[in-house]
Amino acid sequence: GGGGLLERARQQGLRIAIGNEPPYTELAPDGTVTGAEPDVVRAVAARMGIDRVEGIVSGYDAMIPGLKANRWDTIAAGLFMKQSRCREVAYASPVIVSTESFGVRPGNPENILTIADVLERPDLRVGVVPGGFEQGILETAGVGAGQIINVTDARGGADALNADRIDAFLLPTLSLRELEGVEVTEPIEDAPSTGSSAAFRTEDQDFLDAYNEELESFKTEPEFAEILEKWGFDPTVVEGVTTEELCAVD
Ligand code: 6CS
Repeated sequence: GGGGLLERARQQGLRIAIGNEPPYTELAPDGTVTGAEPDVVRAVAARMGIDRVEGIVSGYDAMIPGLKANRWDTIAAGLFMKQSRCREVAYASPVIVSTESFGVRPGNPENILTIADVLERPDLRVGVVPGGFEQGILETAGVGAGQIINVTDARGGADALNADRIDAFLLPTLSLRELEGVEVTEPIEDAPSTGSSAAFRTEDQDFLDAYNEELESFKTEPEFAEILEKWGFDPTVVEGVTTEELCAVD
């Protein structure tokens, strides 16, 4: 931490936590970190004179503790902004705004389309990744703890669905679309807005200010839109969206 991050990152590279959940983040077989958020971080970091970005895979529940423990320098995993997270870390200007969906068995036999559906039917079991934004959505809506089932990761959620251990898997729409054998519902209308960007330790404010300056200008360049589109994201939906408004999500 402290004021030395820029110098250290220029010399040793920037260490980023990722979830290995495409299209947000992906670790290539050769160890290269990629996906929409890391690709944006790499481009912005290069403009700051940082030539190397190293990805470390983490569960969503361990990303903020690991950042605070200095195991990585930033989180670039599509860690969606919300009040509790914004109290603990300092987010850069939004890069991604996305939606949530349910992954269901073919034909959506239980007809699960909204958070209200889950709330009204206590028999339904919904899979979430530990400590993820989706767990928060269900808890905030008042869904009972017994209905919320932890799965290991995106692949684990697909397995749980196929094995009938859960009735639906709540995850970002585009992450679900990567999973074979999973039917994906339309974006959930009664789920809160989701948006993300790189998250830093609060004491690395100088680094964040420099990062934000480069990011804001990068967002106006065609290369920014190209990166988002390459991974299936719509680059126009983040226009005008602020960290402040996304951080107000409960
Ligand atoms: O912000 C989160 O916690 C969620 N973000 C992504 C991209 N996937 C799952 C995770 O729960």
